[in-house]
Amino acid sequence: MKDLIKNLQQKAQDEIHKAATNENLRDLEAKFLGRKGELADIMSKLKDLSSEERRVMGQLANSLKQELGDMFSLARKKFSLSGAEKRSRLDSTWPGEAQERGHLHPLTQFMRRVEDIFMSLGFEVLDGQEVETPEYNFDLLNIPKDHPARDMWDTYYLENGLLLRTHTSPMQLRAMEKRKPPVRLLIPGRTFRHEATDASHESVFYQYEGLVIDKCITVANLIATLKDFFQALYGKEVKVLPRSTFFPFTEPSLEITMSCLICGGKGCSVCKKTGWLEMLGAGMVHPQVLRNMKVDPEEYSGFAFGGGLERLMMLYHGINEIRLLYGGDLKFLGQF
Ligand code: FA5
Repeated sequence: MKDLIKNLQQKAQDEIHKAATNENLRDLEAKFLGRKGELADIMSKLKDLSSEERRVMGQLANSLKQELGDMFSLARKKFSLSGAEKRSRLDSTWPGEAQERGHLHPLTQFMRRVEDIFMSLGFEVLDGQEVETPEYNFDLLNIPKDHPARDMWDTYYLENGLLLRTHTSPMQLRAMEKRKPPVRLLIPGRTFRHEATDASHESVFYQYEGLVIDKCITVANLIATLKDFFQALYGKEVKVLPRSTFFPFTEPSLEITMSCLICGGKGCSVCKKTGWLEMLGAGMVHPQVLRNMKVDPEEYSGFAFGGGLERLMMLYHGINEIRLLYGGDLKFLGQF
């Protein structure tokens, strides 16, 4: 019996010493001091001893109980040290926990890439306002009140008569209030349209507006600039198809479509099975719009374009769903 008590003392001492957490201690306490624990087991055997032995062994078992109780409370203190005490016991050789770093939203990263390319082509990059007046969003761009061309853009009007810009084109006029030709401008920014969304349409999306005004600017300069841009962006020659279209503020007006890089032109949900994706609206700045900018159309000419940033990015990264860009899913965003 004496050996049993001694062995238990040694074993309990070793295991309490090795305990790494409060949970370990709780388990050990149940193991050694619990109702069905090892000490209780020894005590249950006391009844088989002679009365003298029972007295001596009983005392030994009781003092072990006391001793183990003290050891447990001492060990528990170790795990409830104050911050300062813990810090003073910090093991500086222990490897640190890796912290995940945040990064810019992929659209912002991509916008910067687009800006860099245009800057390398000599463009000045400007910012613009998202809340506009109907005058700048429409009238000064040759779209008077009640003109059917206003239906080209489903507009969010605000209660105070202002609106959320439907395109970045009003910034052409605002930028020219403080500038004289020659100019080469790029104005990226958010635009808003009350539209049903699908794989390639959102109701809030980014456009990048280009405006170049100088002497003798022609459609050839427009096409060459856009080809240079696409080539620099995608790192390879891409098929560009200019098609005649109508915008009230350009004459002639062009819709620039590009072969769909997602399906290689075979047809998919992004290009609506056509193999081509509409990337940009563009054209030569209408003489009346030049006059609205206080630029003489007899002396100067210019081209302008406005494209969707998300579509450029979708083709670049092979993303087949525009809504992923705004979903806030960290698994998706973390890939960029
Ligand atoms: C315009 O917004 C004209 N302001 C573009 C322009 C500028 C023409 C200067 C001439 C001169 P449009 O509505 O077609 O045009 O939009 C231009 C581009 O924005 C489209 O080619 C497309 O790439 C993108 N876009 C249009 N609607 C959406 C949408 N709902 N979601 C995502 N991208 C869109």
